[in-house]
Amino acid sequence: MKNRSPIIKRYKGNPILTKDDIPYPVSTVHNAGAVKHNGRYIMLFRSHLKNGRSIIGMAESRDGFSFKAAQKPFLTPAKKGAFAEYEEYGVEDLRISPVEDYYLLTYSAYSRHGVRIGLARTEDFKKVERIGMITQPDCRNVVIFPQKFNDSFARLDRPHTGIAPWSIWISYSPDLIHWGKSRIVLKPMGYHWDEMKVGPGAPPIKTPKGWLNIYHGVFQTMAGAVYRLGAALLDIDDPSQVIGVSDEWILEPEDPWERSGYVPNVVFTCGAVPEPDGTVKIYWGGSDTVMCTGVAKMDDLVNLCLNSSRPPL
Ligand code: M1P
Repeated sequence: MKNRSPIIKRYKGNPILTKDDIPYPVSTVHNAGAVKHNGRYIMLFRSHLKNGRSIIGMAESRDGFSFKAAQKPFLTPAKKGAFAEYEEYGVEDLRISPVEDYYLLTYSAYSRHGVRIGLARTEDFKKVERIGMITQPDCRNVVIFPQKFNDSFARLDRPHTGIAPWSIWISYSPDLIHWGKSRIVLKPMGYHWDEMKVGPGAPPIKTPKGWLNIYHGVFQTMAGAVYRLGAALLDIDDPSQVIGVSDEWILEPEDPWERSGYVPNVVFTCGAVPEPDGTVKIYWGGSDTVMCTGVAKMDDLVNLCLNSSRPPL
């Protein structure tokens, strides 16, 4: 097939997980956070139920390509307590950030009040502890950096506004609950592949040249929106500073399951796993319907950000 991404080599066995692989009834399997835990790959994926609301499931793999789903969902909307009011319409698009010796989980919590971000943590992917709601509405796509900066946690997020195109921001927190010092980091660029909106994708990956941020960008066409993936590099000590952002997308919908499905023409990432050999496995949802993966060289992504950069703002 022509026009395949030269940067990300798609796995030949895509899609790697579909609704047929899930032992409980779901309509979709997509937008999974991903991490390597004790030598095994974990995906925490989003599934639509037949009422249109979403839950989070878990799948595990030895090699990062062949996954087996757990018998039961990993996270479903809270039915009582402080979280229930804000998760009534579902939980979506979970990201996994390894921090110290545990994992922080950020997910979109939908309710009649809008979309907020819930924060939870786990050590073993068996027990999950909800910590708090860490945004007001409306905000999505929160990814927490895996290390602190001057004793503060940092996150990228994507607030919604009616005035400006939806952009990527950074905020800081001393305790993961209270966030502030917010600054804009990356905006959509007019008449460009990401001109409608952008959002952080996978939690940032540390490289010798900066933090690699694989994000999604959206272009509105007469036939609907097209979701693609792009790459930006943030300063290693001050991640509010963009060192470079690739002018070109790194992945676009090409395979049949990326071009047609629950929402057509979507590739959307919530997780990427860096490997010791300098490659990174990137996981993405195809058309909000199935999970796919591909492998890129981290140097290629970094060089693209540095050598063909467009203005971030
Ligand atoms: O349908 C495409 C995507 O739309 C939303 O993404 P964004 O955050 O850019 O608005 C989300 O519903 C996402 O899950 C979905 O893949």
